[in-house]
Amino acid sequence: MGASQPAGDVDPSTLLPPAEPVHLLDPDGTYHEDPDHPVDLDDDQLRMLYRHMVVTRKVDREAINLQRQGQLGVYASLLGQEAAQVGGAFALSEEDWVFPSYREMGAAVTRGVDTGKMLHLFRGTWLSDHDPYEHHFALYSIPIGTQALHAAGFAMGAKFDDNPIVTMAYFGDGATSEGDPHEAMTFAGVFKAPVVFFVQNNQWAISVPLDQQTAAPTLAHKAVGYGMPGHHCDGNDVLATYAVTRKAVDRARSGAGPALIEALTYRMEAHTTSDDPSRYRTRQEEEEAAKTDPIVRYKLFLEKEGLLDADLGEQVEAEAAAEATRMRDEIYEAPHGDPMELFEHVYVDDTGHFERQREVLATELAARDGEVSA
Ligand SMILES: Cc1ncc(C[n+]2csc(CCOP(=O)(O)OP(=O)(O)O)c2C)c(N)n1
Ligand SMILES: [Mg+2]
Repeated sequence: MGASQPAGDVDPSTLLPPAEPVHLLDPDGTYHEDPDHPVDLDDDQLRMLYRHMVVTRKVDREAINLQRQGQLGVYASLLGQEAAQVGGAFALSEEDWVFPSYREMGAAVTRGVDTGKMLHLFRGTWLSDHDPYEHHFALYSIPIGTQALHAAGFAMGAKFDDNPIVTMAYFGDGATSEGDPHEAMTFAGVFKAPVVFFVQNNQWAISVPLDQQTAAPTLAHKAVGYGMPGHHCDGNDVLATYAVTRKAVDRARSGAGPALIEALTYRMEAHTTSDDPSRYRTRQEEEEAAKTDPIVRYKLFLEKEGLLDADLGEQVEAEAAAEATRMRDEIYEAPHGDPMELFEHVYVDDTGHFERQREVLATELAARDGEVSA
């Protein structure tokens, strides 16, 4: 046996991402056709992308408000990432499955998942209150990158069953330096699992900037090491995100295996409502990023194409406001959890240490209740 046999039979140059990220819409809404990335959507579907982004932004803002009012313990905003999430999810069929991180309200809206039910996780009462099987949308994963393994495993199971679905794992730039996505992508590459790994590169992993996360030329280049194509697109351009994802999804469905997509975007809000980004990034950087707002650009495009007028714009805004109200009502009506439940599902047999913590919390709660009623 030769000592230097290559492991793969693929020409690496076919896996490389393009020199420039795929970009179809300019910030002023001008559309550039790209034969390699066709946008096969009719007018209603083009309007639907806008609707999903506007609803997403509205419910995202409302969720922040709910946290400020004490209705949620914490919330992770996706402000600025609407095009990445909506464009990606829109490229899937109904039967396909999404495996989200904790920031994927835009993907949830696109799949038709009940946004109010999603928020139960952030209220600390339940993992989520939605049925994952209804819209093929898995539970949020808080541990970074674990959902990449779920997506790869689920895709492999579907392949064994001859079920022609594709799974999509959303994760962040920071997650790409964790072990779980690495293992998931290695496995998916070897076994040609029908999974699309969708990285939203929002430039930050809490306070860690991208340049401290990787020395790779781009995150999309990592795909070559896994033997899968790497795609690189402007994640604030919903048409580019859609077209690139569509290509990866179609290929995966055809049996050719997984892909890695890097969508370049920006987390315009804090990491979560518990974070203060002024400690690690400048106001100037945030102002620059705001100029690439994905919704502004897409609205200009629709107006140029004659697909959106003032009436329709107002109708979409009203629909978004109604959805935010419905979500708020669901959370207002939801019970507050019993903090003591924290201890219920951790160990089969309590450790002594754990028992002491339980007593401390019980004492604190009793004191608090005493203060409230006094
Ligand atoms: C396994 C694990 N390690 C650390 C954390 C703490 N943590 C929460 S979010 C985060 C940063 C993730 O950044 P990125 O993957 O870029 O996703 P983003 O939050 O930017 O969407 C970290 C380290 C965690 N939740 N899980
Ligand atoms: Mg990030």
